[in-house]
Amino acid sequence: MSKLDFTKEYFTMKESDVVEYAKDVLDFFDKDSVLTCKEIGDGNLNYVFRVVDEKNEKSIIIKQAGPVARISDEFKVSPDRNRIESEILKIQHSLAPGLVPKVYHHDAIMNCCVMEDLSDHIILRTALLQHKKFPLLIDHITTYMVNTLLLTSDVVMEHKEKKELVKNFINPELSEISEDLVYTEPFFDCSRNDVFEPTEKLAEELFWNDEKFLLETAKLKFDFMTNAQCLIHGDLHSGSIFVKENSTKVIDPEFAFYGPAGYDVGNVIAHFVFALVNAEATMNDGQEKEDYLAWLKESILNLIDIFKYKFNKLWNEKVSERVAKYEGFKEYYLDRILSDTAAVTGLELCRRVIGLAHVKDITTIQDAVERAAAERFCLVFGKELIMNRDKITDGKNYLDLIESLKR
Ligand code: SR1
Ligand code: MG
Repeated sequence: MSKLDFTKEYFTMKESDVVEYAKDVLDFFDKDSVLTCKEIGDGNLNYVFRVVDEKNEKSIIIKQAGPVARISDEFKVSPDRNRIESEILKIQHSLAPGLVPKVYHHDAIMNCCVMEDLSDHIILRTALLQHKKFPLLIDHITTYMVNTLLLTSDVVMEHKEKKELVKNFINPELSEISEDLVYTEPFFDCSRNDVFEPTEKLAEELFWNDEKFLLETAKLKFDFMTNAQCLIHGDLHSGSIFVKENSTKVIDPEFAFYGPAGYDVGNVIAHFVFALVNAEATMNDGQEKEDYLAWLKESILNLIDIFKYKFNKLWNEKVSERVAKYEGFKEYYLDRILSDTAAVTGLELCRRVIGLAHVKDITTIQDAVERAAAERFCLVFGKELIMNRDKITDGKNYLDLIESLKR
């Protein structure tokens, strides 16, 4: 059998290649290990391999970036995103200990990174669709966001050091995907959109023909492109979060760059709303449904209010920039984040319904009438959040709006 060379030229690996890679390149498994490998990725971009030593169950994850996205080869994305991801994971691991997987190795030729296996956790989206509750999730995720966002901002960091990070994590190709898929394409009749037939007319009515609304999306897009506020995850949906009873790990920060903090917070909220509309549409009426809907709503409320509480606390402890200590500046700064948060929650709700990349929370609703109602809710709620973003500043504002828009 010819031996593969992993040191000269990049190629995309098959499962058997990954076994060879783990044996040849990594110093992780025992000499007499019996390795098996399975590709387990279900994301839109990369290949995720789980390698196990059958002798002792020792395992790792090897994630390789391909030259094009899995969802469509229209997206040619540089495999260097894997470097960005590995470096960010290390930074976030130190800023939010226990909430980010450990990275053992990054390979700049094979464009892969080797990290802690989290197979005892499950993807949050899957768990929410199985109506599971996690008592510590909101505490964990708010700590992750406040630490990674505030501690990488100019408010806390030495400014030249922060600018070095901005430079290092310029991420043009993946940022362009978000600029197109989140801020642009859903809001005109773009050929790449994938709209459920009963929703088409509504998209046209609510968005494509409303110039006042379109202007707001333009302002938000330019803010996303130019506001280098802090090092954001950039794709913090429920598929980027692993959970088990008392543990939360945030993965997949390959879209990371210096952008507006509210982009991360808004993403998390939007995907709780998707779980809510799924539960509303698919669960049988009764106590279990009532309890689950109540838990999801409480989670949305706490996400915002606990985020605000922890942000204020960490600001008071860590702020180093002189002018940021001036009376009223903290409130001004946090208000902007909250306005961005509301807007991004709205944009994410709309783009996952109208755009190219969908979420299972919606697409697995089998009953077409229920699915159309769920989509309508997301679009109407999304538009309200975008248009009224400056007035939506706490958890109760979100829940009141949800109640007022209920069928
Ligand atoms: C071409 S990638 C489509 C979507 O998948 C990623 O997870 C991001 O959310 C992106 O918008
Ligand atoms: Mg991802």
